[in-house]
Amino acid sequence: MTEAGCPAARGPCGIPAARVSRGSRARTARRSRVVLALGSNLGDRLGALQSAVDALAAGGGLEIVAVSPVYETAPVGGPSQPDYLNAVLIAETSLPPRGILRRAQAAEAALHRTREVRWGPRTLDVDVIAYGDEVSADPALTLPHPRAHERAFVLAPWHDADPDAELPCHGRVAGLLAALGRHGVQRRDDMALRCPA
Ligand code: A4P
Ligand code: MG
Repeated sequence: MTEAGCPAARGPCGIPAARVSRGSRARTARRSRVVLALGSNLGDRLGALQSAVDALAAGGGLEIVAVSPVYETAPVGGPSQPDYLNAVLIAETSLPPRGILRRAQAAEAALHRTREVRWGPRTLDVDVIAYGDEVSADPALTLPHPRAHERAFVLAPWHDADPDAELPCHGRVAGLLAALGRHGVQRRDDMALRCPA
């Protein structure tokens, strides 16, 4: 995987160079914290998010630490489309970043995710928001996710699941969310995701 510093436009990241340039062998030997964003706006939306949680945890190498509350959110970008359900999952993993991406994409494929139009409606989207302090400009897996810092549908559930969370290159999630506001996102306390045993 290509590794890079934070883009200059985002300002200095504050991640020590030694941590950013850690090799893949060292990375697979340790456990890393990974943050995944789940979204669905077609079909059984809550069922799709639960399928994602279950599929991500199956197969070993990934242990769920926290699953956020569920949020109903207005679509951001793309064509006119139904509202989303969004949630965030936090896990410890011994899988490398590409292994996480593969598992995320397998979870999407299991729900017949199609890609007709950018930011179009989808049965399931699983995005890798952060993998430890990794910073990468690789188009196949950009870390941290390049738009997470400007999306309340990611920051609000993430903050609920981990109030002290930090987004590499951008700082505390609490501060990002306070600056952005909660327009278009509503917590649905009548819905909840189960954490696999
Ligand atoms: N890719 C690169 N970096 C990553 C990463 N960190 N995580 C590549 C996951 N994938 C990453 O992904 C397109 C390509 O990005 C893949 O080939 C992958 O290798 P995709 O899943 O086909 O499409 P996407 O997720 O729609 O792409 P993108 O650009 O990441 O979308 P966004 O920016 O996440 O926006 N509104 C609401 N309310 N709720 C939503 O969940 N989601 C989107 C998607 C737009 N509006 C939304 C929501
Ligand atoms: Mg995606």
